[in-house]
Amino acid sequence: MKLIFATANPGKLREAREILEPHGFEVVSPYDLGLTKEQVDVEETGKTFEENAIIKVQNLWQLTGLPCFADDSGLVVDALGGAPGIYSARYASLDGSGEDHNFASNIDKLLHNLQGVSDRTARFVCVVALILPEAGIKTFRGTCEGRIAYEPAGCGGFGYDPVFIADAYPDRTLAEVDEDAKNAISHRGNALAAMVEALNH
Ligand code: ITT
Repeated sequence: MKLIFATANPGKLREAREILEPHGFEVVSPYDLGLTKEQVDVEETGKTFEENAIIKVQNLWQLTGLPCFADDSGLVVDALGGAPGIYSARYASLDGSGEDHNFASNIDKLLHNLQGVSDRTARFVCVVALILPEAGIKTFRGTCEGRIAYEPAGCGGFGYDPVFIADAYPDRTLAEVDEDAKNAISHRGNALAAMVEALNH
């Protein structure tokens, strides 16, 4: 079965393919259908991961009418009151210290805001929203518990992976584990596993 993934983030696309293809799902990028970044990159005006995932998937559904899903995800840091949360991709751009989706500026801001803070507990959250013709919208939530490192390490993954130490791999950052190992325990891996379960029933 083909599923269109409403994302402009190549890291998410790569991970979703690795997670879903072994289960027999072909993950298609909207760009492969000839859609443009302007069409795909809809404004995320929601106040929750769920709302934003639904905004993204409904936009793609209106454009294609094909089975599709979207992912809204981010990093929730306890000592920062849950920030950057749904603003994870835009964290540094909120105060002009970097551009949208600039992973290095986002990490710099995060480490700066946690200077001198010993409570480093955090989690990644991912909400996947799925639309199948005549089946409405379903959402699936996955989390990955961990803590924020004191400095970046590793070059795998994307986003905040170089400063996130998952509880499942306590001696290295997620950017230092291989992709299969990340997908086996990640927020996205968990949310997509729940989606697979629903699709198979
Ligand atoms: P799309 O909306 O086009 O899918 P996006 O990157 O804008 O791409 P989000 O609005 O959901 O997606 O923001 C997710 C951000 O959260 C992402 O840019 C990273 O900064 C962070 N993030 C999410 N999952 C992550 C992961 O697995 N590893 C590291 N950082 C992650």
